[in-house]
Amino acid sequence: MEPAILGGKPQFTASQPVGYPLVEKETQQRFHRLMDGVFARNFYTNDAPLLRRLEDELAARFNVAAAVAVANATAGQMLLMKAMSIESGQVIVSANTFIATAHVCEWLGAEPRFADIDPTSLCLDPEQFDQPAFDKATAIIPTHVFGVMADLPALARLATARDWKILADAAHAFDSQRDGIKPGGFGIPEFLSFHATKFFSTFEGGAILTNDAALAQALRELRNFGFAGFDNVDALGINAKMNESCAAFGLASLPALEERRAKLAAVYDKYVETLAAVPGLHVHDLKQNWTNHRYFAVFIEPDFGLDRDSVNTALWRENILARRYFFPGCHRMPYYAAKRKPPLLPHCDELLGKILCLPTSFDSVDWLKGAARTAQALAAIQENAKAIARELGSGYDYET
Ligand code: T4K
Repeated sequence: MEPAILGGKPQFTASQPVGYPLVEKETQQRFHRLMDGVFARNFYTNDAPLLRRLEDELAARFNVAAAVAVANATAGQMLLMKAMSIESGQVIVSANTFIATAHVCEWLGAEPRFADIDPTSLCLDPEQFDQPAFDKATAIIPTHVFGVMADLPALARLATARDWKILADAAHAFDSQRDGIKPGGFGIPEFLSFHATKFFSTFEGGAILTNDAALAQALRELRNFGFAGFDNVDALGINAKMNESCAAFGLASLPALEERRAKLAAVYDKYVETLAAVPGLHVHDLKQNWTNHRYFAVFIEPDFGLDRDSVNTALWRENILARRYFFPGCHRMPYYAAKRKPPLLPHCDELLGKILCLPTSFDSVDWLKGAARTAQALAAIQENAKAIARELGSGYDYET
């Protein structure tokens, strides 16, 4: 096939974003039924019945004492750090995470200290902390990237030895497992994201998972302005509540998750099979991990014949809206780079220059066919690498 960037017909008519929402017809029907109940009750938010039900279902699913639902994961992290009194000092975060993980530290008055990743898991590497850069740290926040869980046992041991507080960003890790244990099961509080693009969505939303009942109680107060009861505010809370329409969408989605995960796992297999023959590209190996397969990443190596950004530009012309998560790394985002010279983080710096996330769900196209067509487009881009390089000249026209 001739790549669209060279004048061929685009592989897809509709745009195919990385985060195309996962919503089955039955999920929509269940949602509408649940919303009928919401309107009948006239109870829309503030610890309403569907929120309570969703929290119970999540606590059981993750085998934790409490799941505290919140407006989004960012708010969840804010509440959690406040409840854990992490509002100053230095906090270690991965440079390879969504900017929210670092921004919450900064918002609360703590300084994020960016650390490098293990090149296989793409999560914080526990073997790097004997460096002066981390001497003043008081807390650490590992992120589970693309559903692969960070080495929480090793990081928790480090945290204990160095007297660091520890919480984890499990935004991508709904239903993920490490050694059979899901987020929340390592004795560390963790927060999930239920954003529209995630494996499990409540439109916007999130939850904090914990086995600490006192912490859960504190979080419930904090998400509701700090009210401990009527006319009684004893903490500096904020409004981070999840409303009933979001809870309804979450409850409606739960019965679909096993099938959803199986479909995404099949998409992963299809990608692995069809991309195997493409030179200069390797896939992020998820075989060793139990993940929800929501994200699928490839790395563009020098022998592909084009740099990653040129490949990205060519994919966008096919209406495949690939993403460079989490390029250039939080440490190199202008906001942080202006405050402190970005540390050299060799694995992050190298891998984020090569990474591309591809869609795992598709608009108006069967997902397996979508993956196969995306892989074909990549293969055609590779076969025509020289002509595309000539077409793009020295620059590239992809903006963000
Ligand atoms: N920690 C980590 C590790 C995270 O990845 C995130 C969020 C957080 C913390 C914070 O969680 P929340 O506070 O959001 O609960 C998107 C999401 O907005 C963000 O939630 C997510 N991570 C991040 C990885 O992806 P952007 O800036 O890439 O979003 P955007 O608007 O470009 O959307 C991605 C694609 O999805 C677009 O091409 C369009 C498509 N899309 C999006 C929406 C919202 C749809 O097709 N339908 C939709 O409804 O951040």
